Amino acid sequence: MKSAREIAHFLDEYCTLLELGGADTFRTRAYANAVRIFENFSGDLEDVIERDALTEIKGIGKSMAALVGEFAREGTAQAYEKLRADTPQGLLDMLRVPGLGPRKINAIRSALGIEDLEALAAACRDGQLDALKGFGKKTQENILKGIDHIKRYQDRSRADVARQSAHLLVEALKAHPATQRVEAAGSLRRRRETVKDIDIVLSSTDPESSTNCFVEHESVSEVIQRGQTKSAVRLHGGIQVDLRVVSDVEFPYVLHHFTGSKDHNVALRARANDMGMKINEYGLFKGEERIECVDEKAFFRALGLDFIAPELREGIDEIEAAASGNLPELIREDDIRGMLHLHSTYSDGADSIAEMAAAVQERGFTYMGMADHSQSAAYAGGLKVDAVKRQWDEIDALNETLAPFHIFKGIESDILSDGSLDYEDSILEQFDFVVASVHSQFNLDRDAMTERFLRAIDHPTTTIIGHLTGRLLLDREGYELDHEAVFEMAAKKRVSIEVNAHPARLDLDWRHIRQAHQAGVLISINTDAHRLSGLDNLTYGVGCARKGWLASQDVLNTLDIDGFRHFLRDRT
Ligand code: DGT
Ligand code: CA
Ligand code: ZN
Repeated sequence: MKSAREIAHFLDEYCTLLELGGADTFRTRAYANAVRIFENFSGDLEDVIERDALTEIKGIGKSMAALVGEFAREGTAQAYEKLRADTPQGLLDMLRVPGLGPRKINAIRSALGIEDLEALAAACRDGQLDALKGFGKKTQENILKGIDHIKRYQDRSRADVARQSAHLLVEALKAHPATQRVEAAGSLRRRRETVKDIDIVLSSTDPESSTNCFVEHESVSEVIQRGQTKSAVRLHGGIQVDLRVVSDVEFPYVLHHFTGSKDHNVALRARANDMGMKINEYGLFKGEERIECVDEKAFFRALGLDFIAPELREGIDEIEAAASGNLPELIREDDIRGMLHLHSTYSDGADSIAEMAAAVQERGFTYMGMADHSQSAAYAGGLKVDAVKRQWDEIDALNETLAPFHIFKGIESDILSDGSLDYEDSILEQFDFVVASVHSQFNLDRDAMTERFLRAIDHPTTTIIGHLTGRLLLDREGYELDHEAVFEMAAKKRVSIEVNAHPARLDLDWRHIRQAHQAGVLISINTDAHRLSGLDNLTYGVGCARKGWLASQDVLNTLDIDGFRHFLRDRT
């Protein structure tokens, strides 16, 4: 059964398709209203749908109820599928350009006959949109930028999306009786932030039947290739999955090969050659003889190396480190003791502090830190001073009942464009900790942006810098910064830099985490959860930290509650 939020999203898409098809506002308004109704719906929706009583909701008519009911139960609706099939794909692509909604697209289409991104880009380059109302030079430049951006990212998926898809397939294959070993390899296993495709490696006593299990899985929309050892499918979400089926003896070598990275493989092959051995896709050989390795650990051992975690296999210097016993003992999810940087209904979060606290506690953490948005963040319901004080009182009361679990009082203070923080110092000083983040004026140049951060870090109340570069994966590049200068100042001022665990951010990037750590910066891994389910993103943050070579002691919120208290006290 679909949730109210999913229904709202569905109706929103439906409404957009109607608008693209030229439906009049009178018709589309009903859908726009319904979107709002379901966005704000708070009752027992499942019950309402089961009783066929959607029309009891004010503003929901009979046909709307039928559409919603069908979607909620079936996962889609015939009217929607038809509408979608009737809409040219090119128009749907155009919708992805920032700033282009259905009305503007219709205007462009009826004036110039443009129905896809190629034609739109050409028209913008020639200034053909000049003649249309509301499309100046600047707008056309922005459209071109948007198209460029879509082209650059269209063949990759976010790690969380790929991971969820891979998980379903791997679990189904695991449950199959012929399966011996199965694992998702490739960039997904290396915990890259985005992936091109999913690579699965499987050993089986019955390759034929295992392959059937794969290509017939319900998440598969198209079989691209089907062979004895190699198959490929496309999933409903669009992502491609490659499957390799091998014998169980071959499994460790093949798993290693398809885990990559390519650079890591090349470097490891060179090492094997130097040692008088040879690696190929299917084994490690001395002359004609295969060196037996029961698992990857044995494979690395045969090459004189400690086990290299998949996250580290990027062909940087992990092989040298493994040869000299210098790999870090990587942080694990259960090393994390506290959840910092959480939002609640006080600002733009969906759940109350008490609800967040219960969920954090239930997940086994011993403390948490609230950090709602600050007063300037009007877009996110930032807290005025009186709301801050009410929140402090509420936290005090909760702490009485929840002890020894503890809620620390924090704030996510906007870093204003000149690098100052968002309240008077007299208020800032009363928080247990302050996360300082940039949420506006992203377009400063590199020097100005660096200065802005240096000043924020220098502020005596700043504890953590949130999502440093502001990037949104597959969506928005981070701003330019002098990372080295920022890390140096953070280390000096003992300000922690966040790895934001939201799978759209994973910011600090893993490539910079190592650099920050080497500069002496303490990292914190924060979910930035805006609702209970956001807490589950921790795993992506930890994956990113592991990719940045971090051990437990390199991360602020692996401290136990006393350790964290000491950390806060020692800084002031
Ligand atoms: P991506 O682009 O997100 O799919 O990244 P990967 O690393 O998953 O790349 P993919 O799927 O093209 O290949 C999976 C692994 O197979 C790759 O990490 C290493 C291995 N591999 C692919 N091509 C080569 C190659 O030309 N030489 C070597 N040594 N290994 C390769
Ligand atoms: Ca891949
Ligand atoms: Zn936040």
